[in-house]
Amino acid sequence: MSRDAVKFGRMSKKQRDSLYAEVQKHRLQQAQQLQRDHHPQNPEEVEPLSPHYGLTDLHEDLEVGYMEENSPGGGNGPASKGGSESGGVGGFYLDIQPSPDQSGLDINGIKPEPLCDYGSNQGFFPYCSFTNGETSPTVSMAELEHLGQNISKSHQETCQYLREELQSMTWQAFLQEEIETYQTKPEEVMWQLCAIKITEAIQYVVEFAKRIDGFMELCQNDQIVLLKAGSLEVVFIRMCRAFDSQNSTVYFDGKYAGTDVFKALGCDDLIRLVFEFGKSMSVIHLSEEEIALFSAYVLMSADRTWLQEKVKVEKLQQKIQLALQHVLQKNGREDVVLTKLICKVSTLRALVSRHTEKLTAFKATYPDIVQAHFPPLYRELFGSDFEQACISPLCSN
Ligand code: HC3
Repeated sequence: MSRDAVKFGRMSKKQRDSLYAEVQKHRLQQAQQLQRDHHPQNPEEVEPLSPHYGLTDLHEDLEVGYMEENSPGGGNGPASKGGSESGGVGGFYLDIQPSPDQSGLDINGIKPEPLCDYGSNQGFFPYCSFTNGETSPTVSMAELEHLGQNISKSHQETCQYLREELQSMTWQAFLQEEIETYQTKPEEVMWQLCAIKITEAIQYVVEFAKRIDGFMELCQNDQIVLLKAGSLEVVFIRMCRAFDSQNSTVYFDGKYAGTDVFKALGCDDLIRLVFEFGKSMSVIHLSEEEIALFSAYVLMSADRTWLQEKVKVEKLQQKIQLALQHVLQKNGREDVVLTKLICKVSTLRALVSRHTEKLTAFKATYPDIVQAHFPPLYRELFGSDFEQACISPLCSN
């Protein structure tokens, strides 16, 4: 049974295409609405938190509210039929449909500079894998270089901000009064702002994954499991591009912010860990190619719970490992960087697990806020564990 047939019942291709177009149009309208609300000409345009919060100035800060009826299909879409909203692994907001042919365009439809041609040198390349020391299946040099360039290109097209751009803005720190504005925001408003920013970043990571050779060939369940488990880890990896290790600040909301900007969140320990991670990654001075390959390696983690085709993911991750080792060897940095990156894998898991703990505690205090005012994709990605359980008939062991 085809993926779409399962997901959309017996719809014709024409019906499915028009629904897909409708969903994409809605997403674009939502993004434009967010943009308008971020700089509201008229504060009434944004959705205030419900009156019983009694916080009069909230509407100035609050981004658009996310009510179920805002979701495509009015809450009756596929998500509510076996999707993550009802305990399945589905991803209505997690867009894993094949993106229209980008023909090299970046996520904003801009054509970046073409990459160099693929290496044509033949030759076999036996490598030891990262973890267990067993020799991985022999992979040709051309295959490794091809995969490496595909992943670098995918990263370049979906990295959200150009590295030069980010580096040119490190001098733009928040003024004291601006810092105080963030510090005096209600906890739920600051949480929502961070959730919106993180969700934006995750959408670029989703597009990155979809462009990696082999990802779209995985079954739908495994694509969703890998993205749910790994997308925030990749955001934290990408943080090293937006981290100024001299001032220990990170790009946030248009300027560079220190940990003090996030005080209102009420999770200083997590923020400290996130910043420590950002600093530890930025001092390794990874190249864009190395960031791309390490991000892909982390995304295709074959040990994620609920994977249905583990061996297939394992083979893909091993090839990415080999491509990363090849690039590090080519850059003469394998010994220095490889060990550090291996250690980062467990640190990333710990960070995401702490994020989940903090979000769970926040949801317990403000259950309505997350449900009504956080981006649906954020809710779908960080829903509780049981929602990861695969009930999809799409994959068999
Ligand atoms: C600042 C940020 C972490 C870094 C995120 C970055 C800069 C990472 C690189 C991406 O390309 C762009 C990007 C977007 C969002 C940025 C995050 C927003 C909030 C987060 C803070 C560390 C606060 C996290 C709070 C938490 C964990 C409770 O959500």
